[in-house]
Amino acid sequence: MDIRQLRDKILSFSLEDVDLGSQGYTRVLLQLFGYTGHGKSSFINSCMYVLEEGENFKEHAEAGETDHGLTMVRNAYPITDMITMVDNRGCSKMNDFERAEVYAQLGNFVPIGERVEWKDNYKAMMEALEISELEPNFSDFIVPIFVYRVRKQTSTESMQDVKTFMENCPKMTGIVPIVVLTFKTSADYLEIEKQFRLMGAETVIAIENYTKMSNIKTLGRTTDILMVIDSALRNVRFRLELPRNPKRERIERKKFMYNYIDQMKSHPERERMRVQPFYKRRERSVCGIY
Ligand SMILES: Nc1nc2c(ncn2[C@@H]2O[C@H](COP(=O)(O)OP(=O)(O)OP(=O)(O)O)[C@@H](O)[C@H]2O)c(=O)[nH]1
Ligand SMILES: [Mg+2]
Repeated sequence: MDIRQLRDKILSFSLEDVDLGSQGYTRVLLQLFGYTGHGKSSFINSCMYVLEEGENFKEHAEAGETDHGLTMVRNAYPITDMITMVDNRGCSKMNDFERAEVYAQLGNFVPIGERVEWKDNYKAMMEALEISELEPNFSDFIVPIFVYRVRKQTSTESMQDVKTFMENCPKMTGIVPIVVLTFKTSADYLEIEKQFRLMGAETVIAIENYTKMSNIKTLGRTTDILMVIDSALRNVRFRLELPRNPKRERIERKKFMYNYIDQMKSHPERERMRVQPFYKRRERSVCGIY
């Protein structure tokens, strides 16, 4: 498929075109996660740029290097009528509450357009979950995308946290996160790709983001970025081949959150958390560290 066909396929994607129809979903939400400064906002700009004709690069999502993270508000960027990208707040180091907040964003329990504050107590966490019932969203089909830069790793970033996130995402969304390795030409991305594959990543795509400083469209860069969106849509089509119930799936995501927070309370000093899928809980403990 040439690049024009690939772009047209993405632009014309409709949830109604799947065999069983949209089943109550109205849009695909490509949810970006990753540590601060790894290129999430730049990836949104890159996606919008490659879907447009011409070479008029615009910075829709503000991007830049900061110490504590630039993106604080969970903003949404529609890239087609059916597909919206969400720039979730990045983490620098993760404590239990930050981890829980990441899952709250993933589960769509944090309103779009709202500043994401890392909560520091269980009560606030539970209250935020309850408030999400005011406008419950169950019609977004969530696809997790993990953005990771190959160039440097800081001491606060933990591959164990990344691995746990990779494992928990399919329990919440049915999809293994698509891994986007940014700064492709700055280091040995094949080595990092291997690490992610060993963690169970199914799709790993290394890219060089288009930025304010570097935005001459090339075939390779553009193709890599389009491939990420295409992979996400292939996951959506695959999941929608089976009957789905969006409301029930939201309830399952919420149960995951309750379970996660409950485990945090029961094991405040434990290092890592592994939450079992809901259907396995009767036979096994909910927390892998028992
Ligand atoms: N060379 C190069 N620079 C990149 C790439 N991706 C991002 N950058 C630069 O890296 C810096 C951080 O990128 P952002 O997109 O702001 O990162 P972020 O993940 O959104 O960061 P937070 O909002 O702080 O969580 C910016 O100066 C970008 O221009 C890339 O693939 N290659
Ligand atoms: Mg950002």
